[in-house]
Amino acid sequence: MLTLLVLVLSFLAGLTHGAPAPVLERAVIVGGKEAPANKWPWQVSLRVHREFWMHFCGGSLVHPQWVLTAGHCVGPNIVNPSVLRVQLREQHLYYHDQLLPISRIIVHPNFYAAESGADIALLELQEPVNTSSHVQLISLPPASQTFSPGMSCWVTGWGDVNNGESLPPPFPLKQVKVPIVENSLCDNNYHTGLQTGDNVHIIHDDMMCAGNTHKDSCQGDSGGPLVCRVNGTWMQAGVVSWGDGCAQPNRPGIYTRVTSYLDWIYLYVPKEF
Ligand code: 4AZ
Repeated sequence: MLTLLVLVLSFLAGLTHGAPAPVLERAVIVGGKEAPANKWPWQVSLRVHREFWMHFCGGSLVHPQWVLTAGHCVGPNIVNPSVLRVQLREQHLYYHDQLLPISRIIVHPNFYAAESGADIALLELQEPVNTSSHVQLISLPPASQTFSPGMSCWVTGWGDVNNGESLPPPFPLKQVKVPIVENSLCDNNYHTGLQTGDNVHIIHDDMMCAGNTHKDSCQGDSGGPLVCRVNGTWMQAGVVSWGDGCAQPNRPGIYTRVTSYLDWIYLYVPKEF
């Protein structure tokens, strides 16, 4: 009976995934450790007002006036930009808040639910920000860039430290190095234990996978960046999107593949600045 209840509840949770309730989306990093103070200067925290300006998703600064995040953080039903704020790189959430207002929320037109793909969105800040030692932009990859197993890729965020276990105070930004899992292998992994036909793809071409049973992103990390170092330059390969739990066997974390959406991003984000 309890098992049935759990099944029903997790089914309902699955149904509400990607629903217009960003506040219910919390994910954090599993494994890994606290980020050094000078690292990941493009990481941002998205906030919504509850009793306080609460973190609900991550994001990344891709231009002085633009934040890249996940579609399911701010869509598919768009809220008024006035109800959200952006906090730039902060070592401990809430301790030195300087919240920035946003002027526009742009969710990819094909976004409907994380599991269906196009889980990507842009937020325009009301004013461009000044970059500094701890606030910097993350480079977008060239369209031809591939991210393969063996590359040095990291995911960062203030999300859960395990399934259903939120990051404890003082809420340090966390980082974990995650192994890239090639799409067809990841798709095979996700079919294990499911009756989904082998010919039905769970992992779409506009997604990528990373992580293992010790290292993963989790609830609250959503919208945050998966970055890889390519010839000495950090590039954003993915956006934290979804997964079946966190750090579970045969269930790598799933990310929106940034190279699939470069043309859409550049419709809004100026290339030269
Ligand atoms: C979530 O629910 C979520 N393990 C984010 C990332 C992952 C799973 C779930 C990846 O926001």
